[in-house]
Amino acid sequence: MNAPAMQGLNLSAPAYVKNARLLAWVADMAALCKPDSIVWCDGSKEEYDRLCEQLVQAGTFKKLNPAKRPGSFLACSDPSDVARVEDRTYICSAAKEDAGPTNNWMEPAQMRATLQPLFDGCMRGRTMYVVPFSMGPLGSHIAHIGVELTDSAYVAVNQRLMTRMGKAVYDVLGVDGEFVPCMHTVGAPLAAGEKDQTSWPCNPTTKYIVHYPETREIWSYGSGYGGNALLGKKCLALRIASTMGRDQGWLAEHMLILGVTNPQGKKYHVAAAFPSACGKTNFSMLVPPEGFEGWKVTTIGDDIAWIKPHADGKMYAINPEAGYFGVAPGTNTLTNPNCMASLNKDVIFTNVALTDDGDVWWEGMEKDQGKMPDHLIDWQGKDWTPQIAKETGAKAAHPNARFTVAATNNPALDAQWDDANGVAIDAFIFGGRRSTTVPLVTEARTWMEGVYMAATMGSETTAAAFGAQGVVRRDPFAMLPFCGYNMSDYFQHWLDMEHKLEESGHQLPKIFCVNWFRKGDDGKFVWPGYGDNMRVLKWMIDRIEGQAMGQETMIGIAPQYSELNWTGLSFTPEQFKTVTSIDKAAWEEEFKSHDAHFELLSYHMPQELIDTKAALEQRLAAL
Ligand code: SAT
Ligand code: MN
Repeated sequence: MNAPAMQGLNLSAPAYVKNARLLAWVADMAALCKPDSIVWCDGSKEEYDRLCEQLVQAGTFKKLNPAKRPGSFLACSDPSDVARVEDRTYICSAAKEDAGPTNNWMEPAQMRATLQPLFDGCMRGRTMYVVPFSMGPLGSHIAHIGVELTDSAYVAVNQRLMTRMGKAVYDVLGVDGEFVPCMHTVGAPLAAGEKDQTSWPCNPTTKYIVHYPETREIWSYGSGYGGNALLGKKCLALRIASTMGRDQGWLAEHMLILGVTNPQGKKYHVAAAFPSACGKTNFSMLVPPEGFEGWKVTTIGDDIAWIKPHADGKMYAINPEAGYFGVAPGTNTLTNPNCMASLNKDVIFTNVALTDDGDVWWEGMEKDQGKMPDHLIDWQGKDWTPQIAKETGAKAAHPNARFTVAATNNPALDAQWDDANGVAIDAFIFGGRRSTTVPLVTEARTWMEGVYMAATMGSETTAAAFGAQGVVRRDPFAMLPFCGYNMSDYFQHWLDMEHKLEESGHQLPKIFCVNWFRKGDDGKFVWPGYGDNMRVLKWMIDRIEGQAMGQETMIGIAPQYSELNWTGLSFTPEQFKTVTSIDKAAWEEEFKSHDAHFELLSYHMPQELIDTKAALEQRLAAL
């Protein structure tokens, strides 16, 4: 079973690795990438500790003060490698139309020819880690296995927190089980005897994040950061999985999953899609405010949902991940106390600031601490003081700074988070970041209208995405950077779900559209957000239970002021109007912008969506 040694490289796998395709693939990739050595990760605590210690020695990790932040580390990346690189991300399907107009595309053969010389010898002077992982509970019929080959120990330890990683995966894989091969290199080979000059090796000029949907492969070159490098996340669980879902009749979505239990003990499950850095983690860990005594919100996932229609006519969702890779800046005990509690120990922080007593800091923490720290080392290793920040505008933490932490650290973790069958979804929520136009909450009158609302969702850009801040970009289903195939075919796939589920006679999940981000004339957010989003969530449950009438609007059913529980919050009917009003002129512009969006997506655009738009425009004209 064990392959012969190759040019002094020991290829022998542990005896428990029995999958023939995997063994052959590792041998092939070792021959291509030419690492100095291979480490087969077993996912043990000993291995994790050893790799973390190695990262400390290499200067990639700084061990944080164990009295303040036990078991935790800080990594600071190269300033050129701080976020996903959407302009370097490719869907290489055989036909360009299958990637669609929202994805970068190159012919597979041409891409392979481009990557071949880059990967040839790319791991020279480095170790190749074999990282086996399960997306979803081990052995669940909804789960899928991936194996990542990477020359980054940082990736290996992050994957242990983010996925079910290790030896047990090989038992599920067996001799002939399926896995998604995930190739990753930082793209910085070392010459014989050469040592790293940097603690964050990456390729500053050449980056490729490549997906071959037909053969279900991922090849990532040149970046060590986040979704570019932790290939189970956006690459496998969204881009590749969305194509699996299209072929097999299920959904891979950029959605958090939460449980909400009422004082009588009845539990509901909600899956909600928001673009990156729009508060998915906060919403998934929401703490109900005053006025909601006895209510409980529990987290199943904070970023990705895999959803399968079941024979009972319900849609069941799992979180394929096992950890959170969340945005640190802005997080504090006021915005997300459960998240802050999750970060007390065993965390990998990336690109936050270091305090003088060996702890971490990011913008937003001053709200907990009552003041700015006097001195920090910022994410780029430079001195930071409030004075310097005032003069230069320098941020102590990068705006896209992240924490990596196991889900089991979360005090609000749902008891069913690891349930192999998933949880039955009662409602879908779609939300963008819009300072105008889109109301606080509306319920789609039909599945079709819900799909329309999700398909035309827009968001003002944030730090996780490239481009200017504050510009509205259409981000259908919050999947723009993550859909592994043609977006219009994806809309059709969502429309088809209705017919698939209808046959069962069971009621479909309701679809709601929200916008927490409307601003007043003073440019400030009007809706308090965070825990107060519970007020909207409760209204949704009342709608599910038939206990709130709501009122018809042009764009769906909206709450009446009196239908929200206002206990503990002073929010006037005028303020309510500011976040719920429908401005005719703004919506005329909005529909024009939907036109442009549909124009771009015209290939395979479902006619039903075009008809829905016409019907909505008629309603608007009648206002
Ligand atoms: O870097 S990630 O892709 O994991 C996070 C995000 O941008 O949503
Ligand atoms: Mn995300």
